[in-house]
Amino acid sequence: MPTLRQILLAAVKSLLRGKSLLAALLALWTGASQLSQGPRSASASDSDSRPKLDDTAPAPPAEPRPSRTPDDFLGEFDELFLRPTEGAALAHLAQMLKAQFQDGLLTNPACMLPSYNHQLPSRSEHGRYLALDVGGSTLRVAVVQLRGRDADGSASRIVRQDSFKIDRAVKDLEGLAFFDWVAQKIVSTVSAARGPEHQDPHLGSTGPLFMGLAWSFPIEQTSLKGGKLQSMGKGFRACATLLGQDLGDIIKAACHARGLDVELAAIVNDSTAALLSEAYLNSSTRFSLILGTGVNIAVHLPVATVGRAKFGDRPATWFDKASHVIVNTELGMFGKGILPITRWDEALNAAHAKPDFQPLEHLVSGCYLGEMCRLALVEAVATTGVLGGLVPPSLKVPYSLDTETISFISGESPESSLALFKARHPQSSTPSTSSSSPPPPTPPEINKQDILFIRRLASSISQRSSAIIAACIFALWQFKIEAEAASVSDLENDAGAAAAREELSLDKHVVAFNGSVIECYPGYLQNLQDYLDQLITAAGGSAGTISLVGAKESSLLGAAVALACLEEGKAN
Ligand SMILES: *[C@@H]1O[C@H](CO)[C@@H](O)[C@H](O)[C@H]1NC(C)=O
Ligand SMILES: *[C@@H]1O[C@H](CO)[C@@H](O)[C@H](O)[C@H]1NC(C)=O
Ligand SMILES: CC(=O)N[C@H]1CO[C@H](CO)[C@@H](O)[C@@H]1O
Repeated sequence: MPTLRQILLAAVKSLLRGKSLLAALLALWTGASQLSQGPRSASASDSDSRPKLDDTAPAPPAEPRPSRTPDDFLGEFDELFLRPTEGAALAHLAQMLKAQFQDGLLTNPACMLPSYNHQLPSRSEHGRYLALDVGGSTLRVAVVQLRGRDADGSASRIVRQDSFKIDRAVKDLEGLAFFDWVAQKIVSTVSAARGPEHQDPHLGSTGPLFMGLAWSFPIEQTSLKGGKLQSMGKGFRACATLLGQDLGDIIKAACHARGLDVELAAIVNDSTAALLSEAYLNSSTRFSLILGTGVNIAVHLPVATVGRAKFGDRPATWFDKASHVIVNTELGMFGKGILPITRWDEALNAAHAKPDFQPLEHLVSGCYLGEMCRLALVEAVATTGVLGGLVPPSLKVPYSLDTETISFISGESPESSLALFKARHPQSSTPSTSSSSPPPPTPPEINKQDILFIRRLASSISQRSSAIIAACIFALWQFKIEAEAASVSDLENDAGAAAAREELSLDKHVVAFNGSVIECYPGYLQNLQDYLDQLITAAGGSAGTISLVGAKESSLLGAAVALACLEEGKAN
């Protein structure tokens, strides 16, 4: 996976369009400050009260002329950020999301994508499996051992794992050259796992070695084990000459050329992988949540909830076996028209290359939390005089305030936060060395009060994110329970009704989670759990509980579990 910084840089690059950026900034800035100062404020048109955007000229220290106090600003900020996600309002948001999810399931071809995985593990699967995880910055190859639910100690174990950095040179490999590189790494891991250290000389010695793959790129899946390659993006050139070809065939051929008989047997998305990997450990797992730079949820639902056209061309045998299916929600795309949007969200969208593509993602994911904080902070500098009334030069650039930075400020002491913030966003750039120009005026110092101000912004921003995610999970959970209840009375499908009855007997549901925001942002996980508990209590509370459980090594284990389910299915 690429780092947050890489993603942000890419986002900034896509925004940078010469003059239009400056124009967009100006428009944003004036829009925001006028709104904040209200129609009656005469100073809204006073250009001196706004920081200069043209920082080619040495900026004179702005005379701070605050029109409101920092506390007043924070009061309004909390009102706009938190009030619409409190109590009954949050329950209402969940109801509206549920309606959008239902529509998406029936008709929208871009989200609510049914995977080929219709089976949750029985947890008795066991054996050694080869798993591959191809991400934006790392290739991982592993031999995973599944030991079954009754095993002493942990039920799953990574016997051997090798990680290979995907650097610029690898990304530049075109077509088969890239897959030859991948094959070379698979061969080396497999030979090491056969060797004396692991005592597994028979690995793959009888017939082909089956492999599970976690693939974090677009693919048009045509079966559990195959899919047509689509543009990988993220700076990769591998697909340039291979578009539309079958990924399984390509990997198989590349490994054969290196003398290894491999068969790709299962391809999974990261969200599906997280659900499957945790379902092997905990039989109550029905959801997964990935919340890092982006956001996604996978959910286990009755097949009947998904519009038939969305399954594409699948053999009748798939439908014969499937009562349920794991659905990749592509959660970020939902929320249009129903989310509690503030003027800072509007500013973020207005400057975004695809403002309507992922409305929900803009309010919740790591790609955007820092930017939202920056937009509010820049406004507050002008209207309240925080940061000495001067925007640090680096913060004038969109996406320059990392979510990682505000996460640090939320969790660490004000002293170390102050040091970090000053290092990343100094008030003055390096002083001019030209002796002819007058020495630049001393910029105002950033102080602890400023850091506490940013911390308050950051806290409301992350809290709103957790409330919205809770509404999403709760809505899907309610939707699932209602859908299961409806299938129980489906008299035409005995097997489906039996499976639904079993689903309804679950009184605990587990959400497997992974991702930097949910794992690292101080207080996030607890806030999310609190909001979920509140929503369940408000709804009557009788239908059970939802627990969040971390999914470790979810990609590799999930790929292995998908493979294991398949073998189990064949044996039966
Ligand atoms: C699954 O997780 C839930 C919530 O953490 C827990 O209560 C339950 O005991 C777990 N079940 C198993 C089989 O580990
Ligand atoms: C999420 O996945 C990564 C990579 O597989 C892993 O390092 C991390 O520990 C996982 N998170 C949790 C909470 O288990
Ligand atoms: C089945 C499924 O959800 N496939 C999706 C996995 O994710 C990629 C994007 O990363 C989509 O293109 C696939 O359709």
